[in-house]
Amino acid sequence: MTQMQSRFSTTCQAQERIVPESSLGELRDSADLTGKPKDLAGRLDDEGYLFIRNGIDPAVTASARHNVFLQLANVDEVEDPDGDTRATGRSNRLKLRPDKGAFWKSVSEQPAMRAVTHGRQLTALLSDIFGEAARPFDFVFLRPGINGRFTNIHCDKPFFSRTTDRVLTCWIALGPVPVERGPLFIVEGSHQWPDVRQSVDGYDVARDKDRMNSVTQHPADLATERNTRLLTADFAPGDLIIFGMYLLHGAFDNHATDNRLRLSCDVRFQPEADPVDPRYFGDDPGGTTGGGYGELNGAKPLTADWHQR
Ligand SMILES: O=C(O)CCC(=O)C(=O)O
Repeated sequence: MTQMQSRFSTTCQAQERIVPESSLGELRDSADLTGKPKDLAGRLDDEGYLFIRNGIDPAVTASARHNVFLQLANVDEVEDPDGDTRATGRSNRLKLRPDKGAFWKSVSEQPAMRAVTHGRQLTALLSDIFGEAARPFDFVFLRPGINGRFTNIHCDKPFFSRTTDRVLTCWIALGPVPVERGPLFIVEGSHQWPDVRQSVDGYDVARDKDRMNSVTQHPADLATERNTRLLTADFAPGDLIIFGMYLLHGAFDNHATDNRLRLSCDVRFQPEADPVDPRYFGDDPGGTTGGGYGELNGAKPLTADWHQR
């Protein structure tokens, strides 16, 4: 019997289990649709996502990556910030920068990051998709990922739809994120599942604290039970994926054994004409629960006990 050939550079792993090839698929590249607003919007509607290779100029993401890793090198968390950056396993962050929210805001909102998240290229793309002028949320989620890091399956509706339903998430690879380093995956077709819609409509994570947003089932088991696939890619710097509030998604484990880091950020967009949620806009946004940048996982030192903090 011949072994099924993997589409990816190596295995995808979720919560320490290898995900079988039969549960996996490749994200479809929609780069050929850029500049065609109707086609972009149509594909997003049909498939629930738009994967765009090279959606942002890699020189712009390279500058962001350089500046983020330089700041992490200054607190002794990474080495070789310009090259094949690796986690050191150490951290001086809390000693040198005790206000962890202020530190993480300064890293996340620095000009090189804003050139990615708030640059003309991305805003123009999102405006094309909405069919009207779009604006990015000021509060952004920058995610360096060390070995062992993953994200449970969930959808974004309970976080970002308080003032408008017209919100899209954009997840961007700032450096190489091969499957070994735990990229984003999406659950194919889940944007059309009525039970997901019912379970999150009217649910606000910050107000309804007794409810659970993430799916506790293992991603591979969910894919088998629902007869679907987890779609992902070996992301290159500047590749991005855009999706709506009902699409289930998560991130595979970073199971790189060489301490190489994943670096990505995610930012939301909405039409300029729609009312904004003040939690995510302005000079000092409070974020989902009011804790500002300090409430984000990125604000925690990048050491091995990261997930317990
Ligand atoms: O990058 C991750 O690990 C999760 C990202 C995510 O959940 C999102 O972009 O909505």
